[in-house]
Amino acid sequence: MTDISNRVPAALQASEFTGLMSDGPRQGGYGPSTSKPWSSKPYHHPAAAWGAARSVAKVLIKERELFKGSTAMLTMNHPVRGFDCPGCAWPDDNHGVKLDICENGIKHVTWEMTPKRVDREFFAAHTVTELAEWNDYDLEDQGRLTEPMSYDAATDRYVPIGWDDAYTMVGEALRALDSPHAAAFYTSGRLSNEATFMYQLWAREFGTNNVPDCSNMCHEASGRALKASIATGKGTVSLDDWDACTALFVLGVNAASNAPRMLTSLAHAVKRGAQVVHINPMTEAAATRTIVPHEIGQMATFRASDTSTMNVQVRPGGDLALIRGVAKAVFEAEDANPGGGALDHEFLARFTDGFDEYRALVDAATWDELSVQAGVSEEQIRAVAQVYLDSPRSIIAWCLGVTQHEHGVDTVREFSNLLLLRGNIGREGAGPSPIRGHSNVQGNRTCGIDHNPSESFLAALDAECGIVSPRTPGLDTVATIEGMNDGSVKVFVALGGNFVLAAPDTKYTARGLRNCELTVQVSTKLNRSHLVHGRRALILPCLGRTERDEQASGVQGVSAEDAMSNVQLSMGKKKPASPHLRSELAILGGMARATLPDSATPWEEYVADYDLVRDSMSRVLPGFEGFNELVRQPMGFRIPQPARERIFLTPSGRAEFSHAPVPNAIPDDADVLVLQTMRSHDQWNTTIYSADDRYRGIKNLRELVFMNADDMRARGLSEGSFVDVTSTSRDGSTRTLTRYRAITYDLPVGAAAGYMPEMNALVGAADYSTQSDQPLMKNIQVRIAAAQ
Ligand SMILES: Nc1nc2c(c(=O)[nH]1)N[C@H]1C(S)=C(S)[C@@H](COP(=O)(O)OP(=O)(O)OC[C@H]3O[C@@H](n4cnc5c(=O)[nH]c(N)nc54)[C@H](O)[C@@H]3O)O[C@H]1N2
Ligand SMILES: Nc1nc2c(c(=O)[nH]1)N[C@H]1C(S)=C(S)[C@@H](COP(=O)(O)OP(=O)(O)OC[C@H]3O[C@@H](n4cnc5c(=O)[nH]c(N)nc54)[C@H](O)[C@@H]3O)O[C@H]1N2
Ligand SMILES: [Mo]
Repeated sequence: MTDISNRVPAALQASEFTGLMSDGPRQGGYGPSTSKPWSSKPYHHPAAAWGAARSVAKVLIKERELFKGSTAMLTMNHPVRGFDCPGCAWPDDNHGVKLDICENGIKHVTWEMTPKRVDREFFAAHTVTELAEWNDYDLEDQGRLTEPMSYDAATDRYVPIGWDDAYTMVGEALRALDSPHAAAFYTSGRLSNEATFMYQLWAREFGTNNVPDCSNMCHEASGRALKASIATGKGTVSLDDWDACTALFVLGVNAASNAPRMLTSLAHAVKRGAQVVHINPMTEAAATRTIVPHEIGQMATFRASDTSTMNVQVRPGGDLALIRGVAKAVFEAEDANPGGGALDHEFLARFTDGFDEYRALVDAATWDELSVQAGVSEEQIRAVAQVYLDSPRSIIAWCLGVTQHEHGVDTVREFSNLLLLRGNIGREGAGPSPIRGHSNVQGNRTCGIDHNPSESFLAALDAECGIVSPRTPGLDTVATIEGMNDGSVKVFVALGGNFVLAAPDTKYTARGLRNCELTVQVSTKLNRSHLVHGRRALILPCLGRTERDEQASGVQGVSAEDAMSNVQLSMGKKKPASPHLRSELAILGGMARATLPDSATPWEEYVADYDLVRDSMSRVLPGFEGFNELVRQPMGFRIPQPARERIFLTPSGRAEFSHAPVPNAIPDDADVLVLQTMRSHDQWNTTIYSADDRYRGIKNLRELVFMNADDMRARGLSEGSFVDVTSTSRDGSTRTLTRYRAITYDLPVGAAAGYMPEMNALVGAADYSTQSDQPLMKNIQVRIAAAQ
């Protein structure tokens, strides 16, 4: 077994500055420091409820924003005047819920509206080496960035730089590269559609498809699977379908924390008599009861609604086996009563391809094999199948518990297979429904953030913009990290996000960023990625989504696409955090012009009037014809999807069954546990609000690993014991986090769980899915033992 020391040069490990906190007692710990004792108690209350209200009040008071915060909430997600909640991609209710907000959305918005500021005095007072030792909570807690800053190596400080000089630095660095492919342009999924379009246009006009994004770590698997099976990278259902379905299967989502407005739909479904089946190694809060977030009456009377009719604790990575078992039971029902309705023969014959081979594959799988791999008894799989067979209209929804595995693509395709059997695609109340993460991650892909774009997109872009886009596929997130490390990527630009902490193999990613000639971060708040910087570095502060964006032609709005393909306009109202902030589009226009001085693209005009960007987009993107008018309708518009109308634009012209073998989800070595990294209730990706995880009953602790009681006993561990967690990567290297606390949790034997981003230190650079290229963030092979 090799140690990580073999991958990271000795100098970097020993003394070279990385920008990461030096390993110490809080190794890997990025949350707030707390001297309060930790505790772990099972949570027995419904999700949302008063705990949520209390938690919101705490955040608002802490940020001293109670009044302004509350007024902003009233315009959040408002159909005409509001701004789009940056919290998650769950769609807005279009049936008159005007105040469709949730605890975590409020926390997220308040986080942006803090009155605290990081100004030039702050940077003058602290060297980067000093800031690197601050924890990440403290970095972000300094407040909003106020003016552009440039790294000065002589003083080891960020110093002010004018906007034009900053643009010139970016332009010169890019033009000095031997090849445009030596630059990478990262996006975090909150960038608006308009900014996205300008960003990818800049990259492509410059000459590269290197546009890695957070989606490469998030729903890449879903996009690839759905594209192959039904020729759309997105779900086909709308919120109306959620309201009309008779069964909902929810896999690998912690809805109460990560898509809280989904609780409303779950509660309404159960109330209507629909079946709601949660499939997850952990029984999360949304799989029990909730107080419907906007039903204040429920709050007052403590009346909770059920959000589940069945919970199935699957083995990590066992979802494909489980769903195949459901398909097997469907075939058995058909055989017992041929033509009795178990299968939709007419749909299968007219619209699908590859059915016979799929049937043969399912027949060949034994119940024993499926049950062992799923970690669920045959009886329980049959119970899930009965729900599916009894349901005229079914939806399958999923998130990271499915995608961040080696077999994520095969698993999502298996969902599609199961839906096809009963014609559950392209009609009311039925279909696939991936739960997206960032508020505009889906729109980013629609508008051109794709390192492997289609020829039809590039051809339309070239025709509209008069450029010749490169045809070589670009780098995704994993390949960009590799490129920065081997020296082939020299300039790294990030529009939002916190790359070094979000990406796998924290030290390796840090080394890559440190290796760059120039790193450029367009951000709202100080974060770790500003400290783990290249030889030259820029921090360019931008307006947040809540803020008023005024350009030469007047106040501007931008649009975002939710998880169900609705595109809406978002208008910020608040006074910007600083007069020096610029909008993301303005910053992009400035950098693009400095890079491409002779460009015929009207960068300045685009920035002056976003309608002109939308006009260009309307001629490039299918379904965006008349974009400016459509987006100004009260609820915006839904992007048309052929698959929703049962038009499957695959090469065969039909929906494709897939034929993947059942993967082995069980580690060869009995001592190895499968560790998943997930979010606590009190964090937004790399932003940690507190060290609590309310629905899992945890207080004041993030450096923990949840384990089954038997696995703890077998290792001689008791509640709260200090443990060392050691992962073994595919390349044989090992990584260890020390002195984490073992906490008993109701998880399957062999499964463990802890928090991202701390545990990214355990995900090796070589550990990504060969199907999706997604890092295996839910499937880390670890050994856990009492701390040395
Ligand atoms: N408040 C808040 N909201 C957010 C975010 C946030 O950080 N905070 N992040 C946003 C983003 S970018 C995203 S992508 C989403 C993420 O939303 P989630 O996917 O809910 O995110 P995780 O916290 O990673 O939780 C993963 C879930 O999958 C389950 N799981 C793990 N392994 C398996 C498995 O093998 N099979 C099954 N069936 N389940 C499994 C876990 O137990 C857990 O419930 O949320 C978005 N919304
Ligand atoms: N181990 C592990 N790692 C994971 C995951 C996991 O489940 N496990 N999940 C992965 C997933 S699903 C995702 S999506 C990625 C997330 O990866 P990222 O999107 O890169 O990370 P975030 O933490 O969402 O980014 C937060 C930063 O965005 C900036 N920001 C906030 N608002 C704005 C804005 O309006 N404009 C701009 N320009 N910047 C803004 C702020 O500076 C803030 O610090 O992480 C991935 N990493
Ligand atoms: Mo995500």
